[in-house]
Amino acid sequence: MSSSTLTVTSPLLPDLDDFNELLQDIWSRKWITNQGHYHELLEQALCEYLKVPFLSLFTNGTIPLITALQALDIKGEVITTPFSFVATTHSIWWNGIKPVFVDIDPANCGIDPDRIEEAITPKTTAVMPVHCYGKPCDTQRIQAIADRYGLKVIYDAAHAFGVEVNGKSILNEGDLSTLSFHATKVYNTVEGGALVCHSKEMKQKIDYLRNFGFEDEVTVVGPGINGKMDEMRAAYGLLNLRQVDDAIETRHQIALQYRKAFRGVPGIRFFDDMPGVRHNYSYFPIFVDAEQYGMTRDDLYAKLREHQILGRRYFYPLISRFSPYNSLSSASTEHLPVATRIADEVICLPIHHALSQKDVERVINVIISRNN
Ligand code: T4K
Repeated sequence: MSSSTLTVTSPLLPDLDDFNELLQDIWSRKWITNQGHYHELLEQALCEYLKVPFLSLFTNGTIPLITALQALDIKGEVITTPFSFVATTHSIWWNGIKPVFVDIDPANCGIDPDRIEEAITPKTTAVMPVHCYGKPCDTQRIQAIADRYGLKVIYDAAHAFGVEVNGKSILNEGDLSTLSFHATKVYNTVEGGALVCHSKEMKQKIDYLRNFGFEDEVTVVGPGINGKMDEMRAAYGLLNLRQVDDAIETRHQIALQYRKAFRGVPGIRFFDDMPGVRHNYSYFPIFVDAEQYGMTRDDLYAKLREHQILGRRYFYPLISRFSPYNSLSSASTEHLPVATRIADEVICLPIHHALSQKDVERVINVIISRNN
């Protein structure tokens, strides 16, 4: 058995010769950032691949969240999920807006639509759900509530690259959707991200905000930020786009193997595919019921580490437990029973394009052999 360390994910890297070739070209153009040649090519290519009308590239997946709230002029309170990466709520806080946490639906680990209405107050202006692990939220019900109360919807789709429902991109739902292209994601540009919108006018506004708010040399239209992606990362992203379908298919095969091995193991739950959904298998979370499994999640986590398998407890602790947020009334554990339980049960297992058959078997063996 191999004893190499297994991480939850591993970056998808472009062929180095191909990358060198594009670097030569960038050098010869002498234009290395600020909406350069490769930046424009990548925006077009991603619009086509993701089946979205307008997309603006960003330097990471956090700045588009902050910018989305600015672009829609969101104020007051925003309803969101505590079960996400901390950047989701930080983006709300950075805009001086109060986050209001709502519990999640165990079926997809996204915000529970049944809990949204009771959290709406006269100050609520938007909802920020997350397609957690790339599992689509119940976008129809969320939109119906938003329409009824006149709220905007910004999806944090950091995990949802390429996810489609009945052949349509999940990224077209709501008012805006954000993506992360961080190294640990299914598709990466090293660091990077994007903001997807529905109109040319909104893209223009987002592009101004991404570039300090400059409309032209002498006009600033708003309190913009520097969120620009440079030419090196755009070129890298163009190359990675060529291999992302293969990477997703490899992840799919690993997910099938995990499911086959864990089905019937008492106390281990996992997600099956949802009907009509093109999944991207960005994460493979399992949920450990300590009583039935005979071991707590944390003991299993430690046992995996003893075998050099570095699972991750995404998302534990809940965002609502972190110090900037834990004094909010919506952050109390009693208010968030499902999220609290799931945060105590979850471990994301290694899943990526470079995982060998032996590695997958190694992970499976540790989990199914509870007692050694
Ligand atoms: N919204 C959501 C829902 C998100 O999940 C995220 C980010 C964001 C917004 C914000 O997007 P960004 O601004 O980050 O683009 C990681 C990522 O840094 C973060 O992007 C991601 N979500 C989050 C879920 O995971 P860490 O602190 O767990 O990463 P780290 O460095 O521990 O890496 C995880 C594993 O990946 C390691 O065990 C080893 C492997 N790895 C990592 C890197 C960086 C590699 O093999 N090579 C590498 O280069 O946050």
